[in-house]
Amino acid sequence: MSADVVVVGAGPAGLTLANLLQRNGIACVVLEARDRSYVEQRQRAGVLDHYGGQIFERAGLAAEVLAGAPVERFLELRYEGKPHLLDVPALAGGRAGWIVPQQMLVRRLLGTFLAGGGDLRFEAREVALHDLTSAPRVTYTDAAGPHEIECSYVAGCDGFHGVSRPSIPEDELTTYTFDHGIGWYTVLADAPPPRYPLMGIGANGFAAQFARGPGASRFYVQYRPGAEDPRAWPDDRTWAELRVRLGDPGLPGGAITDREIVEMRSFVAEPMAYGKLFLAGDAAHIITPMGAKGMNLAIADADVLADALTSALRGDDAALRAYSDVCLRRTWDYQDFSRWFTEMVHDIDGDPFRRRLARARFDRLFTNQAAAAAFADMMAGVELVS
Ligand code: RFL
Repeated sequence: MSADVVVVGAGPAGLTLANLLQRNGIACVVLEARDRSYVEQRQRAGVLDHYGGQIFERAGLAAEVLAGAPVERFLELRYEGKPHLLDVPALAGGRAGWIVPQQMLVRRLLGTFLAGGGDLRFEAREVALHDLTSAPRVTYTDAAGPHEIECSYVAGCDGFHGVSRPSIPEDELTTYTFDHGIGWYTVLADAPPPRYPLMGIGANGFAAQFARGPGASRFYVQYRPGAEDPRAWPDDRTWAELRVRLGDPGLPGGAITDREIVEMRSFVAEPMAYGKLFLAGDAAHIITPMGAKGMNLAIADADVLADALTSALRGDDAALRAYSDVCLRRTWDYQDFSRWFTEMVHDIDGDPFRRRLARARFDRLFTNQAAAAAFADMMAGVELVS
């Protein structure tokens, strides 16, 4: 069989791309390694930034994607227990993000694509990409046996551990990896959510609390990777750390239903293209969760790629040739923002000089209008100006 575009991966990048291509009348097939319920239940990001929301609005998908989603308002930063509120949308000139849990976004995009007659194949195993510099083919296997799809272009939207990036010869890619030396212990707990997204900063280390529904919160506690595994902490220790770091001695405990660790790493592969293969989202770059940009970058890549593929299939491939450069600009901008934010809120190795620098950053946010506006601008998401 054949298709204009084969999209590998049904995460935020692949599903955004598939929906935008569908709206443009481009025939695509989406291949997803996992089953539908796994994809629809995978919990990760929680915020769609203003720019990401605009992408869906422009595409006429806002009703499907954003229905009922609350807009973001204040961010509470507690420095050694003392609360400071940032009205991020007001500082960004009214550009608010939306609280859209990733699994909800994925569920909605998936439903919309299928309702529009989209071709999405779950449990596609052994996906392999062939002849990427000439006439691409994608092969895979499912319960019915092996399959082959001929196509004009392949979109590699299969995340950091997917098959697309490794299909590019190593000497064609430059990769950048950065280990921030910070670990997060994250727990999901039956505990009342905070009034606003909450981050605790101080000499005891970073902690955060975000709402996950009416009776649940996700908590984050900074730890030192290699030195210990906080998943072994008794729950009392976890709650004690959270109470101190969030400056909330009365923080009620609750049943902990999930425990994970996340090591803060950044990665970028350049270019985001090879022959007729184009990488989007985590397949090309990963970013620390500070600033909440991973999912939003995936959506922004998909938006640029959808327009570029549509133009190329209609005979003009200028935007496709520029695709990688355009997306890398935003990627590095966000990497810088995320690193800046990470350094402001974490106590890194107890180093007194870094602690004072972090304090200076924090104070500037609350005393300098231009600095606060620049922060909010990045939180809202940036339109690239050439
Ligand atoms: P995804 O979401 O990883 O989706 C890739 C899809 O490809 C499938 N796949 C394959 N399919 C076919 N063949 C193969 N060989 C395949 N290999 C993989 C996978 O099953 C999957 O369905 O990548 P995508 O679409 O690029 O989206 C990226 C985002 O998921 C990611 O950036 C964010 O989740 C990052 N992230 C956050 N981003 C934010 O914007 N805000 C946040 O608050 C935020 N919190 C987080 C996060 C990531 C986390 N993880 C990964 C540790 C919190 C966590 C804990």
